[in-house]
Parts: sequence; structure tokens; C-alpha cells
Amino acid sequence: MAGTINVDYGTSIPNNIGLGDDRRVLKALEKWHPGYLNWWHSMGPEGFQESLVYLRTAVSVDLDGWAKFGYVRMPEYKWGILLAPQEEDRRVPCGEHAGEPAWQDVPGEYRAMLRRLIVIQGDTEPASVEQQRHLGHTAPSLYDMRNLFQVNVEEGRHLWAMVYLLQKYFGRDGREEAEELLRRQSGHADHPRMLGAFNEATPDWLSFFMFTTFTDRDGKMQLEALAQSGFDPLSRTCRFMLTEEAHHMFVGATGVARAIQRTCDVMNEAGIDDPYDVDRIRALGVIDLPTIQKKCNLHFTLSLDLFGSEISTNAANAFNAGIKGRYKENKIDDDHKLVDATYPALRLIDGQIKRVDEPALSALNMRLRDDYVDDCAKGIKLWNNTIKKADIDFEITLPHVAFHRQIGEFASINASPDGKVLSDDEWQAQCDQWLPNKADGDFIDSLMVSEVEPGRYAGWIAPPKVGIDNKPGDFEYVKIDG
Ligand code: BYC
Ligand code: FE
Ligand code: FE
Repeated sequence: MAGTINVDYGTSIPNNIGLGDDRRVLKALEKWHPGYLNWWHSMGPEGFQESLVYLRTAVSVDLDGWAKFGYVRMPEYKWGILLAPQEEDRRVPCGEHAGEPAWQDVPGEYRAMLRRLIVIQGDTEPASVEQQRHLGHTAPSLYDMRNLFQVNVEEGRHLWAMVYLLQKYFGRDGREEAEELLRRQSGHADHPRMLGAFNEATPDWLSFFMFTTFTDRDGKMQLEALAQSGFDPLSRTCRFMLTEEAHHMFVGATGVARAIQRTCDVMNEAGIDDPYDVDRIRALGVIDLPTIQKKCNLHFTLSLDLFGSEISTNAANAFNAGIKGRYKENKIDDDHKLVDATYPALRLIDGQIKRVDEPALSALNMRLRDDYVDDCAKGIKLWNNTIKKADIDFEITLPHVAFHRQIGEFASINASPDGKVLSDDEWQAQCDQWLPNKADGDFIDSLMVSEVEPGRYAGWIAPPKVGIDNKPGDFEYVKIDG
């Protein structure tokens, strides 16, 4: 049987895929492990390596009750290889091989394409840990510190997941790629991470919450598309990763909501109803809503860039090969080949933003991005409900997809958040109102003070409504001194 529900902790690398019987891959992973730990110590969370953190660890891939909570030192976290159970008689869901049995091995003709996608996916996981490495020192509470570290260890596990695929299915070049994944570094001048957003800084906790809201949500969408892969081991790997991903987006969405809650409460207590009365609001030690909107604009647009160009032959080829599907491919009612189909894509035509029908195969990145934007729109409802309940006249909105782009159709133009094409001068005159500037960053930074008393929260953020694993409000989520 290729894979079980429960995880075997008997081998050095916990897994549910019978690694104990696969000496070659087990050995390759054991050889990679010290380099990983070395990376974790030098590029992972700064400090707190001896602290006891109340973490969940996957003990099963059974959707009811797959995780176990307990105190763990991060370097001793059980980074396991976990695949969702094999579906019987699974078929390639899309492209020219649609309907053929799903591949249990790498199809030779698609080897390079598959390797590239797995490497890109793998590269983002440690990148995010690197981006977040300084945040432990300014955690607004032990609850938040624990959530940060939970996200970090799971992104570490996602790296393991991709390294497993590389080592099991790609031989020598897979092993080399696995080494490179530990060598590239977020923001490094000579060997940066592969995708733009993963070389940006995550300088403060509002950025962290925006990142986990928007960039982890790109993770969700890409994993959903790869979970549809005809290469079955990739599909199974991504399916299990998605169960962990939900918590990352929960951390982000509720984190921003709690910052908004606190701002609204403080405004109401002080009798301020104008959300643009920024100086007075900031003087009370909370983040004004217009600044939260700017951070939203930044992280949303950086994440849009992760979908690649609207019109892409890479995307068409991957779909046609059956290597990467659409969001919920198996629920879509069409021929799953898209040979003659069209899709309405936003394009830049004679300097104007227009919607035109394009071959659906070429427009697959755009389509996934549209699904992403819909998902984001649902996500920010929680924020706007919080503002509405506090009776403050303000709404967080998602900017137009042409705004502040570095990849694709709109990289060459300036556009306002409502989608008007602007001259360079018009952009320069207004961009400070739309994106965080140095002064905004300095202000947020000034609020980033660590709060490590159990049950207490920094002044800019409200406590969560419920604890992790139903723990009480004053639970000690991190025992800092171990
Ligand atoms: N930055 O045809 P194009 C996650 C390159 S996040 C730099 O337009 P394609 C996570 C592209 O590589 C999910 N370069 O796009 C979240 C190509 O270069 P080459 C990560 C970029 O290939 C939070 C060229 O431009 N997973 O898991 O269809 C925390 C033309 O490309 C960028 C994946 O992305 C960019 N933004 O699509 C932790 C899934 N965009 O090859 C984790 C795997 C494009 O010509 N990756 N380029 O030199 C993919 O499916 C695709 O590679 C992409 C790009 C969707 C990223
Ligand atoms: Fe991940
Ligand atoms: Fe994630």
C-alpha cells in the first residue's frame, strides 16, 4: 500500500509513505537533514531556539484530528513527509492526457517542467521563514509569537515536502536542487529567492499578518492548482499541505482584524470619528485605518505578481501536459482540454486597460489570479465587518489589478488603485497616499514592542476571541526560558 493515514515516527524522518523500506530516499533525506538544521539555525527564527513552544504536529493525514498539540523546542520539531492518501484509480484531470491513469512516476517528456515547478514551490517555503526571522523579538503577545513559530515550522515542513519529491523522483539533479534550496536566500544580492515577493522584507507584525493573508493565499491557490496535477505524488503532497495552509491564512486575517478592532475601540473611546484624523489616532498608539489600507495595497499587489503574466505559454504548457490544473479543476464542467475555449483577460491595449477574449490555455495564470482575487475579497469581509460594528465610516478595499505591478501586462504602466492609467508625474504626486512610505514604516515600527506576559497584548492589537487549542486567555503559549 502506497501510504497510510498514520505517521510513522520509527524512522529518523517521520512519514506516512513507508520511508523505512525506501533506503535510498531515506538516506538522501538523512544526508540533507544536517544542512537543513544548519539553515534553520542560521536563517530561521532569530532566538527562541531553546524556548518551549506550544505547537501542533501532524500525527496523521486523517482530516478529522490530524494534529497533536504540545510543547516543543523548534529545532526538535518533527518535520515529516506526509502525503494525503492515494485516491484509487485517479486520472490525469486535464490537458492532452486527460482521463489517462495519473502518473506514479515522472513522465519523461515533462521532467524539466515538473522539476521547475517543484523547485519554485520549494523555494518560497524557506524564503518566507527567512523573511519573518526577526519578528519573534517584537511579538505583541505569546499567543502571536506561538502563531508565528507555528507558521515557520510548517513552512519548513513544506520545504521538506518538496525536497522529498526532488530526491525521490529526480535523482542526482533533484539532490542538487535540494541543496540549492538551502543556499538561495531571501533578499540576497547574489543568490536571491526565485520569485519577487519572497525577496521583500517583512519588517513588522502588520506586514506579517498581511503576508499571511495575501501571500500565503497565493500559496493556497498554487497548491490547489498543483493538487490537480496528473503527477500523483505531487498532488498528494499538495493536498496535505493545504490542510496546514488554512491556519496560516487564519493567523493573517484575524491578526489584521485584531489590529483594526483595537484601532476602532481606541477611536471610539477617544471620541474620534474621522478615520483620516491620522495624527490624533497615531498619538493614541494604534495604527490608523488608512495606513492599514496602504499595507493591504502593498501586500495584495506583491502577491498578484506571483501569478506570472496574464498571457503565458508556460501556463498553457503545464496545463496541456496535465502537470498543473485550474482551481478546482475536478469540479469544473467542461472538456478540461480548452483547445478552442476563450477566457476574458485584462490587457493593456494602446495604453488602455481592456478586457478581451484570449485563448483560454494562454490565459490560465489570469484565470487563477481571478479566482485568487475572489478569495481575497471574501477574506477582507472580516475586516470590514469589524469596522462596521464599531460604527466607523471606512472600508478596506482591494486595489485594481493594474495598480503597482511589477510582472505582466501592467508592469509597464502606472495605475491608481481604482484602475486609472496615470503619467509618471501623477503617480509620483500621489503614490504616498496609496503605499506605505518611510514615515508610515517608522510609525508602525515604533509600536512594535514585545509583550511576553501571558495573557497580555501590545497596545496596538486586540486579544483574539478564542485561544489556540481552546486554551484560556492567560495560557503560556511560549515558555521562553525553556
Ligand atoms: N517573480 O510565463 P510567466 C507559497 C518568471 S506561494 C520573478 O509569466 P509562469 C508560499 C517565470 O518564472 C506559491 N519571476 O509565468 C506562500 C518565468 O521565468 P523563466 C508558490 C517571475 O511561469 C507564503 C518568466 O517570468 N508556488 O507557496 O506561467 C509562504 C515568465 O513567466 C515571477 C508557485 O508559484 C515573479 N513573481 O508562472 C510560503 C507554483 N512570475 O522560467 C509559501 C509553481 C513569473 O522564463 N510556480 N516569473 O526563466 C508556477 O506555477 C509558476 O512558476 C508561476 C509563474 C505561477 C510562479
Ligand atoms: Fe507553505
Ligand atoms: Fe503558508
